[in-house]
Amino acid sequence: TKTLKETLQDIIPAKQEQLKRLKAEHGQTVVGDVKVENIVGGMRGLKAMLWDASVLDPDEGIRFHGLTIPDCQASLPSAPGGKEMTAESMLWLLLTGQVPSEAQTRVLSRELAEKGDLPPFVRKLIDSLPKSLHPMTQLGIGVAALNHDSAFQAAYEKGMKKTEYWTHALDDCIDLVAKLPAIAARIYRNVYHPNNQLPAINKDLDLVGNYSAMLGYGGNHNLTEYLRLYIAIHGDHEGGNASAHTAHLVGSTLSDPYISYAAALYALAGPLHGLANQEVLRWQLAMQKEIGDNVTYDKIREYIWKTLKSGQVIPGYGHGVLRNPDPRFMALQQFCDAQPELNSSPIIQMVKKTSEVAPDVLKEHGKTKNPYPNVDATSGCVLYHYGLTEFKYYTVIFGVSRALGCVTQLVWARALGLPLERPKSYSIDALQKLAKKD
Ligand code: FCX
Repeated sequence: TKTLKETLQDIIPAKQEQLKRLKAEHGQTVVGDVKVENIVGGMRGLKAMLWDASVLDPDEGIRFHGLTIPDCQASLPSAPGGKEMTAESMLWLLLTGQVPSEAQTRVLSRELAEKGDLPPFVRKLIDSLPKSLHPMTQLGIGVAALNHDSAFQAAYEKGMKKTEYWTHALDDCIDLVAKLPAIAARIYRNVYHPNNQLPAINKDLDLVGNYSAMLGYGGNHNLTEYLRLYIAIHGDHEGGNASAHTAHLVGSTLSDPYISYAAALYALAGPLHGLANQEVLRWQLAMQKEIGDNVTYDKIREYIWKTLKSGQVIPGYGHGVLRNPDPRFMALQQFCDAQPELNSSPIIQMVKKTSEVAPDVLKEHGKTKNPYPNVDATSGCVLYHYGLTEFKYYTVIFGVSRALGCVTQLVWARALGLPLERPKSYSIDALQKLAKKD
């Protein structure tokens, strides 16, 4: 069985050739128009990025190298004793476009576990941060500090050839994915459970198995399985989402993978993106407090209107690209449906009921182009049910996951020799002049 690096070594030359020919033969092919509304509207709808690992269809949702979430659930290897796909099998799929064998996944799990310990100075750095500093800020600091030992940066300083970029980028990327759980769990321990001991990384466990154990939930098989599913399906959401786009942009300057991903984490930390994860729970708990125990559809509807009328968005609803319920939302809901204990949980019930009435309210409100739930609408409530109630931490789990897609692109961007990203900008006056000519 081939390792991940050997598998990539086999497939990279053909892709390089394909891109070279595409540039040479079809470089002038027109893909679409650029309208003023694209430029002033956050580039929504503009087809302007290269991204191979996943495609987001507005109606159907995400596919990872052509595979839907149910396809991935059926084909990607799970952890021993588990049923859900592992983070490393998703990483393998994203990086290579191939479904790994169970043996290949195990070898990768072991490699990640062996590289998972943090350098002492990073541990000290994280421990020195104030508990009141948002966990996402802490995560970015820890990740950025790993660039102290970047193989890519060291090789660049020595003067490596362009053809060698990707191997050093891959080494950093694997090391980054390996160390993320230890950083993320350390932040959780420091902020919320300062008296807990962090267990040593178990070399026989998968990445998320170890993450769950370090969070203190290793004994909770269901939560560990939920985290595996959560982390696999949040891994990539094509190229234009704010976190993936940030990693890609920063990486294009040849910043090493650690600082490129640290930048991406700060994009993820915004409430319109990954922070919606925490905001949903905050909002649902405030709703619960106001409504009390007798949760009816009418009362939920009223609460949603109240939020909208106060000028706030309904967290967990709407999307820049999707125009239907998010299949990631559906996969997490199915996880709940399969377990009677989860289905009867008050918070999970409330989230489900909210998702049944919110789309109609948002349609009547008439602003959002997509009135349906996105993944953030439900992802936190299962964590909350299992006792991981510190919702300010939720985006950190998203941050452990989103690395899978971002590192994939960092490796491929270097393998394909993609250039510095540098779009052209226009001023309002210049656009107005252009419009007058029309
Ligand atoms: N509640 C209320 N209003 C909403 C809304 C929501 N959930 N979603 C969109 N709108 C409003 C927008 O604020 C905008 O209003 P404006 O014209 O006054 O500026 C209008 O509807 C049109 O926006 P639309 O084109 O549909 O959406 P965008 O592509 O601009 O924005 C996001 C997409 C996701 C940012 C938006 O739907 C939103 O704010 N949702 C709530 C936050 C959230 O759940 N984010 C997570 C998204 C995702 F899954 C992730 O990144 O993790």
